[in-house]
Amino acid sequence: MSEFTTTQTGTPVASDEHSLTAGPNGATALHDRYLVEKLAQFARERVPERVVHAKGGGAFGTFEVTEDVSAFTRAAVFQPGASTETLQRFSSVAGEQGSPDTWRDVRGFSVKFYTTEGNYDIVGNNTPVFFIRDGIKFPDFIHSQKRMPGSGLRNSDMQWDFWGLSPESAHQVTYLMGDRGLPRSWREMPGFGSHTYQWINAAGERFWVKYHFTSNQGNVEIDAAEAELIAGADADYYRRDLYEAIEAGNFPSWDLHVQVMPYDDAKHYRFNPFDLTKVWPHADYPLIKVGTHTLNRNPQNFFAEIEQAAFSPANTVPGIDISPDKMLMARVFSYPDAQRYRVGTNYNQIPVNAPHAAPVHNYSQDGAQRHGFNAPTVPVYAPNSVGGPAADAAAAGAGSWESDGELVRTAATLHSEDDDFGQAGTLYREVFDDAAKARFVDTLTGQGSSITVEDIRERFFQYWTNVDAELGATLRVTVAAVLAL
Ligand code: HDE
Repeated sequence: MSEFTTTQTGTPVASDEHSLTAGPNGATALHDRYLVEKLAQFARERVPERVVHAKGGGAFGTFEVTEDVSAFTRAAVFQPGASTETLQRFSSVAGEQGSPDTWRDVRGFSVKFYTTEGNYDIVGNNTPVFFIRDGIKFPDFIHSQKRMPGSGLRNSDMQWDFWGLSPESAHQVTYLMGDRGLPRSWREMPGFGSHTYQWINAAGERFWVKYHFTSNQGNVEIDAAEAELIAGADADYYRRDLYEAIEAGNFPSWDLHVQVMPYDDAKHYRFNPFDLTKVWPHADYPLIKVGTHTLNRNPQNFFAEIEQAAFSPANTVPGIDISPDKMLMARVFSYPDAQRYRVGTNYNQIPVNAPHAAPVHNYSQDGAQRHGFNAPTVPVYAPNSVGGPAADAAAAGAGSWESDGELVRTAATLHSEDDDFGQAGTLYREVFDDAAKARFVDTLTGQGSSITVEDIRERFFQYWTNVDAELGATLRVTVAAVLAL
């Protein structure tokens, strides 16, 4: 006989199909506790979706170090020969849970390394930069990309109003409106840590680093017409592609590289190295290979392992730390805060979020849904004189930087070549080939002609003129032609 159905407390139930009623045609009894339990549980199946990056998918994998970067970091996960279990989640930023995967967007690229020194998360995107450089603007930016309060519709005017008034967005918007905005699959796109992070080696020397994951499947994009067709035919196109590839044993992989900047270069580098709207040209800081990340195991339960997965740039390990990037510092607060609200206070005790290769010793206790606890002999406070866990600054291997300013609210000091449009112009002129430029102009023509407010449209033209004067002039003509139709 197969197993019998029980309540959640293990009592056998009498029927899977019939409620308890007063006679075959009578009222349903409120004391049918199995019916009540079943419906109550059902009503609570969803947790709030992520406010951004709601639609996604993921898989488990392995990160293998193939090179020796121990001169730059003491982190166990990046030592020669180390092999570490990982979890990766990919996502789109603006859409909701059911949104089509192939809508134009930036794609999230989050990796959790279950290291022997605790979990380390790189929570990045498929682009190396971002739309803004101060976290205080993030809720406004996201509101402008999501839905209008009244109609519940997305709206080009508010998107371009925000971008036009936020010139620091130009570099990222150039990526978004270019081919990078429409990858063919998650497997065929790169990933970036985007921010500058800090590495600390065994001697305590500090370096600034940027992470680059290059896809061994290549970077493949689709055009706007194809993306639209797929969006209608298969909203889960990316999720299906990843799942099926892994099921078939066709494991996708990425090589991880870093750019390493000596600590003292930061002050005088031509771009502010902590400005998330800027890249470090490879000619200045070449890519140094670290190892290979391979996805080789699908989740067994999408909700438990992907929906409840809690990534955070605050999850660092000894030998790796953050940098004085204002966006990164805001994120270090925001992600654990989001998880406490979305998944619950004890979200780090859920198997997918708990460390898999390191023990947890601390003095936190209780809270909703607690199930892990210390032996009753372990003290509940620190400091204590009875042998409880004690902090060890040497084991923590944390980073640092000098900071001696007054508290101010102001933009970061400009470095010699800092401006909002320069790198966007270089991307357009020097990285896009002629066909990519043509697609870009097409996309922007569609965008510009969907703006209904004249002031906002004028700022749109000015914005692209600042990126590239010829591009701005072209758009004035192409948008006018569409509007004249
Ligand atoms: Fe996020 N972001 N973000 N973001 N982000 C979230 O975290 C936030 C930013 C990114 O696969 C949220 O768990 C703030 C940059 C990815 O589960 C939230 C700021 C980059 C994911 C949040 C940023 C990202 C998120 C939503 C400005 C790339 C999906 C729920 C300071 C470098 C992670 C959650 C996953 C998710 C906040 C900016 C990437 C609300 C406040 C920059 C890939 O906490």
